[in-house]
Amino acid sequence: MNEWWRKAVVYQIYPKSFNDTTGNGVGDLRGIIARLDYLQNLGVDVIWLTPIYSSPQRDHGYDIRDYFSIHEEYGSMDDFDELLQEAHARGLKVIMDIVVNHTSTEHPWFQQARTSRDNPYRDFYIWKDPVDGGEPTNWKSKFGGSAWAWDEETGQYYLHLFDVTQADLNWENERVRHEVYKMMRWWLDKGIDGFRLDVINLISKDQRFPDDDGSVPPGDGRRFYTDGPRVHEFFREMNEEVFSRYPDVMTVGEMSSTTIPHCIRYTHPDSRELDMVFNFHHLKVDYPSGEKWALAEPDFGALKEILSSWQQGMREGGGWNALFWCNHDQPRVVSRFGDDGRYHRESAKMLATLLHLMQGTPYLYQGEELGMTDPHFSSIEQYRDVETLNMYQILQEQGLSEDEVMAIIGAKSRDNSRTPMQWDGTNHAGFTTGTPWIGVAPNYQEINVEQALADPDSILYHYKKLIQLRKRYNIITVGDFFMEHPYDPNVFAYTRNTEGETLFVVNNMRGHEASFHSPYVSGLCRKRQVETLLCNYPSAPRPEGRMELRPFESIVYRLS
Ligand code: TEU
Repeated sequence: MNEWWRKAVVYQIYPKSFNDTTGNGVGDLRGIIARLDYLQNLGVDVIWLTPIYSSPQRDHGYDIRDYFSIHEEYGSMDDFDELLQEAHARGLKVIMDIVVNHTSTEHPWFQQARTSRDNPYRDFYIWKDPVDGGEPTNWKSKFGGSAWAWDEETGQYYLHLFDVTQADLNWENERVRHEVYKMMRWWLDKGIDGFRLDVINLISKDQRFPDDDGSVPPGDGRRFYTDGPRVHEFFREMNEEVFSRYPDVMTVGEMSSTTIPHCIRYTHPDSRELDMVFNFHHLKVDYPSGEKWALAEPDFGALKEILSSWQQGMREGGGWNALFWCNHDQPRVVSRFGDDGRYHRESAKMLATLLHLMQGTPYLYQGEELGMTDPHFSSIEQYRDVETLNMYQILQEQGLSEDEVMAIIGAKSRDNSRTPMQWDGTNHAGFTTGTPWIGVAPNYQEINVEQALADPDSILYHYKKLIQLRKRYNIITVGDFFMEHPYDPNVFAYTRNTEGETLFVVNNMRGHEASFHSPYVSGLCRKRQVETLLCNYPSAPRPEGRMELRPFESIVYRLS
């Protein structure tokens, strides 16, 4: 298999919010075609499209009704074919987001399954009789409430780990698996370059379906379906039936609540499962005692420890990381871990450098290259995300005030990253000539592509330089990783090393000055040539001896 993706940079597009060419307020495929030159100029190698299949849009495409057709608001299959052709003509690969842990309850399979207990499609899904007159287990949906929905017509519950309209597929059923593999091959035969596999480590459920006794936090049942009993068997079968037949394919699995050992096994070349994985542990350092829907300052000590342990663990085990701060489910990283205000630009560049100089394949989420921020919506009417709207009800039922609920939603909602791409300073940021399906962030006149392209010191050009560094210096792809001063509360510094070459990456994660001294680097400086490859301030201090770092200062040195 060709491992081109180890050196690639991926750009994630949320089509609904990327670029609207029809004026209906929703982004579309022709809008992406119109912006391919922009993406090619940025220097990325791969475009990841979040789901564009026919869908009721209850979960904005992650509830698929037909895997073989394009959602009508996004355009036609001809538009997709043109997008693929135009991307390839520019040297851009295209990977599709595939959701096969569940389908929409409007999918024909489910529509058939729910008609009767002996319908041939019944066991495409997971149906259980009531237990003691209620839900079969005490498992919780990740969008709030029970993970089971009652079906009056057939007198059973069906499992939905996400929204009630997203019914979990029964992967124990070989017919399900082979329908999925057939569909994947259909898309690969069209010429796509790979898949992002949605919550793919949830597909194998413990067939005993036990209650969660709460002995292992969070006690919501996830331990009975996360990295489940047959998950590696299913991935190997998927690889054998699909991926192995397309030598240049790239696969990235979204892994919910997973572990380093599992991810080594998922991505080690000898496993013949996937190429790389997303894990989310570093994006839970502002979840007080693991609870997403509560407020807390980010624990930067934990962030350092998690990122370095995944760097070292995956390298030692022969696995491969997907590197990311943002996606369509996460708040904007500059609002979350950086600064929306005075040090907006410096902090956005620091976060970019910190991530892109690590080992793994970096993912850039649309607008991240501009330093797009959370929109700070003031009213629940401005939100569109099903998880957010569910939690608005649940948090109020827990007795929180409207202000407390809105403060939590303002920080945690997935809609924070789903506001329209900010192309220019005209109405609706140039995203649409109509009314956008969701509000534009109020700072679009200061933060947009047109402004960034005109400013040589913009965040966009910093990302472009990071991408160029990855292409130029192989050490970024193959070098080892060592954290410097793991317990320093302010500075995240590390080295990447190969024989005779070292990169020293030093990042002040705070909005205040911080001093730092690395005896290891100081020693190297005495015998190596020192050059500054990148800095987010006009000039960088020398790396030997004690360094006085400015707020959010971030520097990459090469010692060779
Ligand atoms: O996300 C799964 C996931 O990890 C997050 O949605 C998380 O579980 C949720 O925010 C609760 O904290 C994938 C997709 O990225 C997401 O957009 C879909 O909504 C979800 O799966 C279901 O398909």
